Amino acid sequence: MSRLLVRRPSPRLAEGELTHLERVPVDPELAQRQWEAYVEVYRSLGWDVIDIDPDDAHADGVFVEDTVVMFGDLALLTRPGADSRRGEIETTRAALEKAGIEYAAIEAPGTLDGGDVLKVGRTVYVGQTLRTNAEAVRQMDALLAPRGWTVVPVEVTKVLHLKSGVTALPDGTVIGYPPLVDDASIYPEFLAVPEEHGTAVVVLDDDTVLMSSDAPQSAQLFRDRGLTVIETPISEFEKLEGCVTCLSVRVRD
Ligand code: CIR
Repeated sequence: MSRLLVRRPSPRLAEGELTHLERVPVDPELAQRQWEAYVEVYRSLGWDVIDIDPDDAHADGVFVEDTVVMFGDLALLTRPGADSRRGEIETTRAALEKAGIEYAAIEAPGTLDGGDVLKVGRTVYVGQTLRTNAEAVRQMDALLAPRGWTVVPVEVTKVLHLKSGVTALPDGTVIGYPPLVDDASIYPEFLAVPEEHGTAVVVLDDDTVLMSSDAPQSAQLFRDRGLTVIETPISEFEKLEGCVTCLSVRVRD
């Protein structure tokens, strides 16, 4: 059974880091309800949900994708680029150990946020951002090239993370909202979406994606391509530069 790693939102969520957006009020109760609904989507599809221990001191702890990335059976524990987030990995590490998931770890001076890692087939695009540096790319290449992955650094200047600007459909087509993409020509197949919040999808299976409910035209575009699209509201997390991918880590069978 596929497993889903999540962490419930901190009561301090509204104090999370902001880089490109202005701070606007966040409703903690709505955030909790949206998070529960997000998790319920996976649970209803048969995913086994693993709760990483709450870590309320870390305002951004709900964005667990930034702390660990899966490469097949191997997890890569990150070293988050923001000082305020570095401590989140300790509870993620404990969850990996408890779940019996093998892991490697990014070492200093490398810094990596999982939101900068986009896997398309065996290609691993790694955003070079304020959070993720060239040393992390070097460590990833050393770890992953022998395992058959090709690591490709990508310049990112317009958004927080690579995956704030682009993700991929089940067939490997990279999707993005052009004003947020530095250079779409590096992707073999690229599809422009018409809305900012339409850039992020989670692939649930070969025919199904999960995305924000705040991008109806993009959802229709994906349906027109034959996909089943599940939409879920994540407005409170979007206010903090989060998206649908970053609220979980998928450990696939
Ligand atoms: C941060 O700035 O780190 C958080 N406020 C948002 C992190 C979103 N993570 C992601 O897109 N992978």
